[in-house]
Amino acid sequence: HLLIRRDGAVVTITMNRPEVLNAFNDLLLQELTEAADDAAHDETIRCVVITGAGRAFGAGQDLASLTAAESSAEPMQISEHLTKYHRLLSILRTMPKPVIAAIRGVAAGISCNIALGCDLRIAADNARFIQAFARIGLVPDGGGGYFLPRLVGLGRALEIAMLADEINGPEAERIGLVNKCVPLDEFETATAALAQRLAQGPTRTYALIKELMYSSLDSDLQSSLKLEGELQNIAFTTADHKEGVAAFLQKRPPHYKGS
Ligand code: LHQ
Repeated sequence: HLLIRRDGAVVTITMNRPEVLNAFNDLLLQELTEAADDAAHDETIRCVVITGAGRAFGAGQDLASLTAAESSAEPMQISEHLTKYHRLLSILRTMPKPVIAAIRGVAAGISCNIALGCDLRIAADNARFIQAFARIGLVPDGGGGYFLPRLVGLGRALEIAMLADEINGPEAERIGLVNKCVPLDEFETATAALAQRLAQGPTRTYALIKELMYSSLDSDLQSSLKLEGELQNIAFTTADHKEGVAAFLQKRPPHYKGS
């Protein structure tokens, strides 16, 4: 259920069940997790894009397969099922390179929250973000309870989670749910440009930046300043740092190798 495309140092992973708006069944989730894990370990990949085929990013958990599991002889524990999504989220978070979610059309339920678990989000202006959970009597899962208040603030997070109203692309950009919203006809070009730009950046430093920023969400100032020093010690010894300084002094653009 996946399409995987390489363009230089960028890999684009496309969820491909367009007939159900890329809703997650077990196979799609498993394939996406494996593809993300492979991308994390492949040093020739310096930026990862996750997107959806057809008119949607994703419609969340496949509700048909969920109903089938509920009515089977051994009803499933949802928390057990969720740990599979948690593994994916943890791979995205620890991946030592930038991960972009590129959202066109619907991003509902846990698909929306997988997008929130990526480092950056670019949306088409036809994007529809729906925290669909409360509509069917569920709480936001897939990291929604963690990422939503951190991205848009507690007040808005509660409103979005309880009312479960659709948020369109421009509004999502305005409230900080996505980094950028672009017209639909520019979506693919803009996504590719952003991904290529990041893929040509100082990749090891980007990994350290992820570490610094994500850690800060759960730490105090003193801890963050301490970590900053430790990470800067590492960044300071990278070839890309030396190249960046040399390029500045020579008044030329830098050529980063990611090391
Ligand atoms: C779908 C789905 C879908 C199956 C559209 N499943 N077929 C819960 C429990 C366990 C663990 C993991 O996490 C979760 C959390 C969740 O993710 S719960 C939230 C699940 N998602 C939803 O509640 C959204 C359900 N879908 C919708 O409300 C609508 O489809 C939206 C608003 C997303 C899109 O509406 P439309 O643009 O009008 O499209 P549509 O409804 O016509 O959908 C197109 C097709 O896709 C349709 O099939 P059909 O055979 O009629 O063409 C839908 O049945 C199918 N589809 N979402 N989640």
